Amino acid sequence: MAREKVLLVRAPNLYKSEQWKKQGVLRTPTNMALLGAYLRESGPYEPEILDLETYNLNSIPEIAGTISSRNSRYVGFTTLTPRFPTIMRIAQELKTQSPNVTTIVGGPHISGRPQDCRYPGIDYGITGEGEQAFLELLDNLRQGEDPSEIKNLVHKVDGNVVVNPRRQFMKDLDSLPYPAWDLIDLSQYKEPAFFGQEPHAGVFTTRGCPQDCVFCASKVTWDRRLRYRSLDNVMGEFEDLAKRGVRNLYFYDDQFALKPERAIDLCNRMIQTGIDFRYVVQIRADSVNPELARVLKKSGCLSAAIGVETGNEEMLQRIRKKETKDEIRAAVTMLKEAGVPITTSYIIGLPGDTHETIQQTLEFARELNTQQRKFMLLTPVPGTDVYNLAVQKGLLDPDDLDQMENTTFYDRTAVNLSDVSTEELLRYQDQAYREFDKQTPK
Ligand code: B12
Ligand code: SF4
Repeated sequence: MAREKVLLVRAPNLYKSEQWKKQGVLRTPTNMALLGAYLRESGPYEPEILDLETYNLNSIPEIAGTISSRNSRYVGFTTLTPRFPTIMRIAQELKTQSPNVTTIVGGPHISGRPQDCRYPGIDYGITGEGEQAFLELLDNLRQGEDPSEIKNLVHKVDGNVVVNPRRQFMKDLDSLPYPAWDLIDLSQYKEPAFFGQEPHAGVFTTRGCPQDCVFCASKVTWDRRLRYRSLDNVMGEFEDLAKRGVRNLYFYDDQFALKPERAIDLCNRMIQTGIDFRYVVQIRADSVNPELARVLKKSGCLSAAIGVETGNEEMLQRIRKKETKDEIRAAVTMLKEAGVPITTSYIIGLPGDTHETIQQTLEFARELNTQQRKFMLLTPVPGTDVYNLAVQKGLLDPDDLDQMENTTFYDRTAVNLSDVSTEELLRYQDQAYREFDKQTPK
């Protein structure tokens, strides 16, 4: 049987901040490579990935033309919130240029705002875990059957959006094929701050996080369920990457060490391969122990990123971080003693942030004195508590596409939930970067 082409598209980020451009970062579209691998293995499909981040196209007709020229009947877009307005415009133009194309959207934005499938260029949406629902939808469409009962599907009936219930998560993550890296050119992706010009790959060993921080979108897709791949399966993937000349890994796990013993085993297994891996992880402070810190160092960890968020103890509890400043201090000390470079990140403009609490945050950043620090403005994304609060307060209109495009934390903010003006938030962010850029951390 001839294989059916499916084009998986990552839309360009048309509104990159100066800081983002300066960094020259381009991360791998791992989710597209995963979906592509799954479709190829599970059905008569020939997936292709079109990563528009690697093209220099700015006009919507030009972008839609590039998609059209791939002659694919099915086009799937992954959606991050700030990029959704662009995706919606591309899909609409694409339908004008190629009326027979079926467009499908999935990813974090649609999982949080499935009703946004109402825009005219969008035919279907998939919420939550994408693999099985996407496959079922394509199978139905290809065979001319009615897909309306598929779980996780978002579809339209008489112009009204219908959001189907979610399905159970996949039980065995080892049953997923490794990402189809052959569908992209890995040499195009860069993370210069850590890996220079060497290629890297975004990898994941778990899905989900059981915590419930008020600003985080993990639960929107993964419903606070945490699932693990086996370490045999994970190591098989890393060794496969090494054979492709990739030894640099960017862990996309929400949290690398929620089960510290498993993380220690993984680090030890990376050491045992004899491959000179280098990698970056996100880690909760309360997961760090001296043994973990030691093996992180030994197995090539170039940065352990800790979300500190705020230097105000009460605020830490209010955002449901479920960590104390002392726990954070202890983790930073253990990592420093083991020689693991640390990136701490802070949120400026949390709900209720005042001049005093922001100054406490900057003071805590000074005290922790880590190699890298990030100061982000709060970004309320759909499905999170801070998003709902912003809507409730009338500060955010979910239908305002300009506001949606501004949902990005570098040099602007769509919504301000703090007690400080937006200009002052930006000034604090700027001041923090200036001050910390000059310092040489211990
Ligand atoms: C790598 C990454 C990035 C990369 C690239 C992401 C990309 N997809 O292109 C970069 C650095 C660009 C990035 C940027 C941002 N990111 Co980010 N990022 C991630 C990260 C760490 C991994 C993404 C990933 O591959 N996950 C693994 C796969 C398995 O999960 P997945 O992407 O959700 O895909 C599954 C389903 O969603 C679904 N699916 C996804 N796409 C599609 C498409 C179709 C057609 C179908 C059917 C299904 C489907 O199927 C997949 C498999 O089950 C996630 C956190 C995480 N652990 O997921 C955050 C995350 C996606 N990012 C997030 C945020 C907040 C941002 C920023 C908005 C931050 C900011 N304030 O600036 C920016 C957006 C910048 C911009 N202007 O676009 C949020 C999402 C919020 C949202 N609604 O957009 C997340 C979930 C982090 C979090 N926990 O809050 N990010
Ligand atoms: S611990 Fe991290 S990944 Fe988990 S909910 Fe909080 S911010 Fe999200």
